[in-house]
Amino acid sequence: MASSFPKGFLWGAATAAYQIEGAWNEDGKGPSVWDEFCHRDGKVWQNHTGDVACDHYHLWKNDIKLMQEIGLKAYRMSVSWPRVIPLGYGKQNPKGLAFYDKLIDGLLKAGIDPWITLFHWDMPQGLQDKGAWMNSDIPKHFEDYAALLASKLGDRVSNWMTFNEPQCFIGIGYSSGIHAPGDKRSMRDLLLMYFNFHLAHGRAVQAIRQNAKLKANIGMAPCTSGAIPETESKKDIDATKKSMFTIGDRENAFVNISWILDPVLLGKYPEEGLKRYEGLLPEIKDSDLKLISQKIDFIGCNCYTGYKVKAGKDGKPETLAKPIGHPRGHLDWLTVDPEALYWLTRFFNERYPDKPLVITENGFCSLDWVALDGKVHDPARIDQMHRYLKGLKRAAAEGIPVKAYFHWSLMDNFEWAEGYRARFGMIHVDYTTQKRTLKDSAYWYKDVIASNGKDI
Ligand code: GCO
Repeated sequence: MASSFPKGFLWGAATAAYQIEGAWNEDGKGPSVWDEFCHRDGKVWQNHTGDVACDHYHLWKNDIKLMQEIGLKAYRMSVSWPRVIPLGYGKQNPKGLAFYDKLIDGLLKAGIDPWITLFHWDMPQGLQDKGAWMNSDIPKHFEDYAALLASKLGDRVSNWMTFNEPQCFIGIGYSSGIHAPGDKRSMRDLLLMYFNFHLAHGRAVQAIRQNAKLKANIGMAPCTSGAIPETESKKDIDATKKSMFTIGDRENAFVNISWILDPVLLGKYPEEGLKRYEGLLPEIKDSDLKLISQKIDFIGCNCYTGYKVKAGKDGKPETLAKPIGHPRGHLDWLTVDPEALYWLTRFFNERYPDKPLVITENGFCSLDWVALDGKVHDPARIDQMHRYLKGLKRAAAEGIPVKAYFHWSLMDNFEWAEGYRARFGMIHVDYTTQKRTLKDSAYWYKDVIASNGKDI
């Protein structure tokens, strides 16, 4: 008899404000760094922008109906900071707040639990003009933003994530020029930005707890690729775990997951990193670490890919190259490595014991279209989901505290520098007509949810 996922396991799907809402300058919304970046020639594939995106700002009621059709129990969304506080500080935008107010009410009425990400990359341009993460005032501005949302929505929302993928919005946004705002800064600057992000996280956790009426379940959604041992021998597993959390190159802007999570969950930066970054770090006081390591209730993680590791000489981790023709999605980075979620959750649970784990993103991108039969056939996405969920189910069966899975994404949307080139949705979006069509994967996921993954 096939076993299901644990009772109460939460099945959801995820999106982000800038990627689906559109209405980039409507009803008092201020510009974000992504609005500015997209409006600069040549920054985004074919100069695509999020000006309209999936027009979710106007189509949200219909989109909730589609979530109900899939049978989602939860929906991970983000709030656009400049939509509710146009400059990022000071004056609030009542129309922006009203949008999220009615969206949350609509979700709850549909029996769908809203999970809110406070920051999914749309830094208000007003704060970018003041240095953004370089500015020591940014934690306070973020705290005010968190307090506002918690006070306005915290009587109906209990699940919060402070940040989505700091390694991207800092490590890509301020080093490579590929993501907004397209700055190219030194590692010293990046480490200061990561420090200010950590302080902002700690302040936001406090602000949510102080201002939300409902008991808050708070986490964060960093990202990482999952290290997978070549064999399940002790030496390969030990080497792989080491690889998963090692700091790596001193100048690598995309810092390791341990640099993001250790201060939050263990109250200290990894020793290896303090040594590796010696001379580049800002002053970090004990009181800072106390703020940063405010208790959080779950660890979120966005994980799409994995990489194989074996124990080399003296047990040193050796990363194995992927074989030619290894399965991948439409974007080169998106390889299919099904065991990633099992090993990620196992290694996280060993490093950060007994903290509930939530897969805040996992998904696949393919070139889908509406077929002659009017359906959207996406067998590769179904197979990818099935394989990754088998790994997650193994983890749950072994007692690892996996609590939820949010598929990226509910619908096709704006994929940052790639524009609309890659389709990640379980719902196909015709960007000309804004017509939505549930893909085969949406119906497959509906059955998974209804059976709590019994046939995975
Ligand atoms: C990320 C972001 C999402 C992406 C998705 C596919 O993880 O990069 O959270 O906004 O669209 O992951 O790349």
